[in-house]
Amino acid sequence: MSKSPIQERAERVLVGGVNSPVRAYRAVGGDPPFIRSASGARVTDEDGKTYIDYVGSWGPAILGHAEPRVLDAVREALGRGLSFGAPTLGEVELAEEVTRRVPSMEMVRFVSSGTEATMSALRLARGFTGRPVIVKFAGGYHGHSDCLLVQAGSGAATFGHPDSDGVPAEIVKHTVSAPYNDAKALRALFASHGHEIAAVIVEPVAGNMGCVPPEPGFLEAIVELCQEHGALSIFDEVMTGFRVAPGGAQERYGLRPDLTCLGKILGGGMPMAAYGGRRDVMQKLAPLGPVYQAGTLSGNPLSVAAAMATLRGITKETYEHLETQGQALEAGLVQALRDAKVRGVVQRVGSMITLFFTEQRITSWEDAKKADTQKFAQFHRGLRAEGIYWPPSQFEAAFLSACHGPAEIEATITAARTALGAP
Ligand code: HOZ
Repeated sequence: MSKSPIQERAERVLVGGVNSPVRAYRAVGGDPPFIRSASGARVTDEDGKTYIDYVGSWGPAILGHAEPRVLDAVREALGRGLSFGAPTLGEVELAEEVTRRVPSMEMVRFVSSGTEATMSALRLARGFTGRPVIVKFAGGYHGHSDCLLVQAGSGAATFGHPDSDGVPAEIVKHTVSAPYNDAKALRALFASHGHEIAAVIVEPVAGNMGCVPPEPGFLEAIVELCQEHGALSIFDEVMTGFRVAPGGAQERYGLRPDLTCLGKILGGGMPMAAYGGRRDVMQKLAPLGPVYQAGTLSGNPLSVAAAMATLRGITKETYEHLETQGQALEAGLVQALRDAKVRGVVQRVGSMITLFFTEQRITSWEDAKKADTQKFAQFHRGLRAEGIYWPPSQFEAAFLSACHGPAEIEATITAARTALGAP
C-alpha cells in the first residue's frame, strides 16, 4: 500500500514519522491517522475522518477531549504567563489535592513526564535505602530510562525489543526482572537478595502488556515483602492513577505503597507527572536531602491549571459511568467473539480494557506473548475501517472516557462484530 503524502513528509523528518514508537502503525499495518482535532469521545484526522477514540492520548483524556472547564482553566493561566521557574500557589494547591486523593503520598514532587517520575522515584529509593537493586516485572513498562528497559512492555514489547540497544550491561546489572503476578517468585527473590533490594516497582494493574489485573495477594505480597526487608514499594500509577478509582489502584485494592508515580490523567493532557509518598523518604530529596532531582518546567503553570481542572472535573459519578460503560463494552466484545467463533479473552479493570487474541486469561507477560498479533492487527484494521480508533498494539490497554456513552459503546460493539466477522 502506498504511503499518504503526509506520512512521507513525516518520515523524512521524524524517525518513523512519529515522536513515540507505539504511535507508528507498524504492528497493525497502514499509516497512522494524523489527528487534527479532538472533542469529547472523538478524534478527527487531517482527512476529516472522525473516529470514536479509545486511545485517549494514551490515558490522560478521562474527561474526554477538549473538556470546556479544562480549556478555560488553561486559557486563564495562559494570560498570566507560560513559565516562571519559581514556586506558585497553584503548585501548592495541586499538591494538596493530590495528597488528599492519594493519602499514601504525604509529600509530592511534580515533574513533566511519567518517565521522569519513575526514574526519579528509583533514584530516591536507592538513596534512601543505600541499596542498589531494583525489581521490576516482565512486561511492565515504566518509561524509557536506562535501568527500566529490561523486559519492558508497551512499544518495546510491540516491536519485539523488550531490552534496548544503547543501555550498557553495567547499567542494568542491578535491575532484576521477576514474573508479574507471581508472589512466590518474589518471595524467593527476597529470601536470596532481600538485603540488596532498594525497591520493587510495579504497575498495580498492568496496562503496558495489555490490561492485566493483579491476582489476589500479588500486590499485598509486594508491599509486605518490601516492609519486611527494608525495601520500598513503588506503585507506578501513571496509567491507573485517578482512573481505576479516585485514589488509583492503591485505593481500589486497599494498599499503601511507600512511593507512587503519577502522570497522564494528572496533567489532563498537558505534560505533567509526579512522584511522592512517605514523608521520611521524600525528605531525602534536594533541597532537604542528598538525593538530587530538578526540572525547569516542573510544576509548569499551564500544566498545573489543566491538572487542577481535570481532578475537579472527575466525580464519583464519573467512576460509576466509566464502570457501567466499561461493563457494557466488555459484554459486547465477549458476545462478538462468541458469535464470530473467534478465540479471544476480554480483560478489564474499570475503564481500562484489552481484547487479547488468546485462548486463556492473561496473568503475565509469558501469557501475553502468546497472543496472536496477526489476528489483532486484522481486528485493528477492521475497527479502523468502521471508525474506531483503538490502540495500535495488542500490548496497550484501551481507555474509555466520561464522554463514552451508550451510543459510542453500541457503535463500537457493532464495529467489533463486523471486524471479527460475527453474523
Ligand atoms: N507510553 C505510552 C504507551 N503506554 C505511549 C505514549 C505515546 O506514544 O504517546
